[in-house]
Amino acid sequence: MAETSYDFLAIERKWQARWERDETYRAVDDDPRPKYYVLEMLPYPSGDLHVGHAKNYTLGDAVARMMRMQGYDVLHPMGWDAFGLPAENAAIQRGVHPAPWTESNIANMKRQIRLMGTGYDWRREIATCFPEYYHWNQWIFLQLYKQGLAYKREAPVNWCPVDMTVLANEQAEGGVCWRCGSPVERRNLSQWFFKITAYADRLLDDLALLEGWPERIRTMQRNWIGRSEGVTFAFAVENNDARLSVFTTRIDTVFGVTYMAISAEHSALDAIVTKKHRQSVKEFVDSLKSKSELERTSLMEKDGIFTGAYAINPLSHERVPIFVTNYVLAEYGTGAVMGVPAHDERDFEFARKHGLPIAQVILPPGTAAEAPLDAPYLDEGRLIASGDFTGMSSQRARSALADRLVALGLGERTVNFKIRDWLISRQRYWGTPIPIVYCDEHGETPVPEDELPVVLPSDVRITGEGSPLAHVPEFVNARCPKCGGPARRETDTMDTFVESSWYYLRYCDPRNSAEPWQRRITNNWMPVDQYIGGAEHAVLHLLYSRFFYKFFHDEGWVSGETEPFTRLFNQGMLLRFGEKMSKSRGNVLGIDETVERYGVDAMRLFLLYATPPEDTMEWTEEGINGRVRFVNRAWRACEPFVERAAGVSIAELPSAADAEEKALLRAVHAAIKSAIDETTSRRFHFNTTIARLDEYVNGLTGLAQRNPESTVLAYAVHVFPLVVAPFAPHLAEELWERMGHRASIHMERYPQPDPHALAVEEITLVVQVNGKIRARVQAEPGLNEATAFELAMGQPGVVAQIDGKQIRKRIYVPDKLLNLVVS
Ligand code: ANZ
Repeated sequence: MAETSYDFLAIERKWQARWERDETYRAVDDDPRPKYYVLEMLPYPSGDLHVGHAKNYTLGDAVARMMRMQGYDVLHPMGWDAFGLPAENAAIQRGVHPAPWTESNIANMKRQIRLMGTGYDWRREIATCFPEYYHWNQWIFLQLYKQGLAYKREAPVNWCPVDMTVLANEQAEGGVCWRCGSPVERRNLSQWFFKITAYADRLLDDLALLEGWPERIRTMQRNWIGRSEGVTFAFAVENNDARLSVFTTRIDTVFGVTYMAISAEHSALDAIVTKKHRQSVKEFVDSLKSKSELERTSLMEKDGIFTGAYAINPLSHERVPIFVTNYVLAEYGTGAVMGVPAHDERDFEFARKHGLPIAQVILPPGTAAEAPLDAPYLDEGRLIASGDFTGMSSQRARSALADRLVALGLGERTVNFKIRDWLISRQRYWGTPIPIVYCDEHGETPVPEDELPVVLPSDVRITGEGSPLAHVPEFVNARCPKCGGPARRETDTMDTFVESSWYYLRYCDPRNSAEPWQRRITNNWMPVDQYIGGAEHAVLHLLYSRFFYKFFHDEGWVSGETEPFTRLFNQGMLLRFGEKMSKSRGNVLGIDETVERYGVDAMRLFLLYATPPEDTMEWTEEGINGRVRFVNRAWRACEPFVERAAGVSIAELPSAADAEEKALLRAVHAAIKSAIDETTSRRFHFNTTIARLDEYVNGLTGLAQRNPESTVLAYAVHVFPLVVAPFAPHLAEELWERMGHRASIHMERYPQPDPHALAVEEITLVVQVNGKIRARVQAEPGLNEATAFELAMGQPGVVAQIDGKQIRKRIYVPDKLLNLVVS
């Protein structure tokens, strides 16, 4: 008796256990097949997975399976970004230690990922919170330190008052904490930095290599790095020895300067402010002290106060007042700006407010005379009122004025970057300890490599106030590696983005205890061919990882490509009831309930089918039910025929006896072609492939009813599990086994599309002689008249009618009819 209902629960569990036992998805290090490394961004083990996560992993899994079935040695690993604040917050709120909290979350999420039938090589699993991993995080820190790329300095930093820690600039974008959304404050603290600015040029230039990345992400990185070319030159200060250097990208507007603006932290401020203005300037500067950069520049109105001092424009020799302002940044360019209200938005606003002159020096193209400006003119044009430079185009003037300043020894051409060094110290517990000690005699001293790892103590009190490690004397009290005398250990831990900047290398060689990875092995796997993850990491993880990889390259620890991720795919979000899934909205659909109710394969098919993967998709009841029906129909169409199918070779295309069989063969090969095209193009629009699979199953069902003995049917049943395997791996495996195959279907080769099967339906050409039908000819569509005539003359019934007569006329209706008029 054929089984008619598909017991997805039993079948899915059975195969998951079998795959695990057989290590079906093992990636082989030295293998003659070409390699393919597909990676989803490693998750933070927050506790529970929902179907939104499943969308991400299902796409990666379908890609990995397609590539494996196309003959690649596929590396598809999974691990845990396991350090970070939520574990510490759980400790504060619920009194559980971060370590067991994290470990039980990992265990649960791993169980859920297995439930999803995702084919990871679990032998390579990593968790960044284990000493075996963070040992190498510390080691990398020391190598950066050796090269002067890790350093400690006092600087104004972003402080999150809620998370009680400092943040990198990338983590305080928009003036708010990336984790909790609270506005960040500014504090002067001594902190550890990684010198990502040393790589600014290369990080920018190499964006050109990343053709397989979404343009949007490349643009975000370009803007974040923010290269700008300009001129740096000095203004003298009247009655004072101080000089004020400015950086400008618009030296062509130098004759339009009507004031100078300096930052509240400018080092020359004290020297130039006049006695009369000292008190008011101090009050203004004090009012800005706790304001972050973003608050000052974006949230506050442009403001400033006169210092009482004047500067002399070295080219126009004009005397202009100097203001302290909230909008000039201390840490960009020189911290001082020449104010040109006629041609800059901020300067215009500032000049209006303070009643400063607005002197136009650039005329828009095509205008003759200067008219009063009611808005700044920002574009290119022709110079006016600019001494020798009057009449020049602004573009030419930029170059000529730069030459003049250089020739006079007053300035130079400079390049500035917006990107700042990466602040990596965190005053938190659950992170990698920074391997540094402080000795009274020898000062800041790195921990020797053979003493790594500096292990995070487990006995700590986590209160959320101050750095927990600072209160653990057994941790703090150390020996100086140089003199053996007493020393104090660094109590800051590293930003968790440090661990995730190189984890993709560790997957290649995850159990190495002698070094972070062996070059021979990483050379085999790197770079990651296809990276899959959310766009929210555009200027965080994706930038940091590129920086690290370039550093590793310079050190000779990786070779070949200088970029870690050849292609990047940003998948779209999954919504439910029109909103992003989240606990607070109460619209989360968990993995366990979904898998139990609908089955994994149905869930996977729905997640891939609803929209192209980069689009936002809505979870709907009809949608998932549609895929449940698909799985059941496929089962009912195939299962009763497995034995007959096993007897039919899939190596050869059977011939179709009628239009229905022909249509089924077409559907089979259209599905194959779609899956292969979507993979090789790296578009991954498997939604179209699954639509083809619907037609495939329709064809199977129809033919099974009408002609269950059909060889074409048996062939199509035999091929079906191969075609569906990357998308519904359990269903595929079960049918395959029932056909008598012993090895896993996931090790089989994906079928090739057959052009004969795909050829468009033939047309029937009717041939008449003097209006009477004498033959019907099957032919490919698109016949021209000459070919139609040739075909007609090959028909005995036609030739017999023409015999001995003359063809007077040919009437041809393309692809339908040829009438020969004879007499
Ligand atoms: C005069 C001027 C005239 C400017 C004009 C622009 C237009 P990017 O492209 O962002 O590098 N600037 C320089 N240092 C600054 C600082 N520390 N804080 C705030 N603003 C600063 O822009 C460079 C321009 O930003 C410079 O060119 C300077 O204003 C301003 F019609 O100089 B400009």
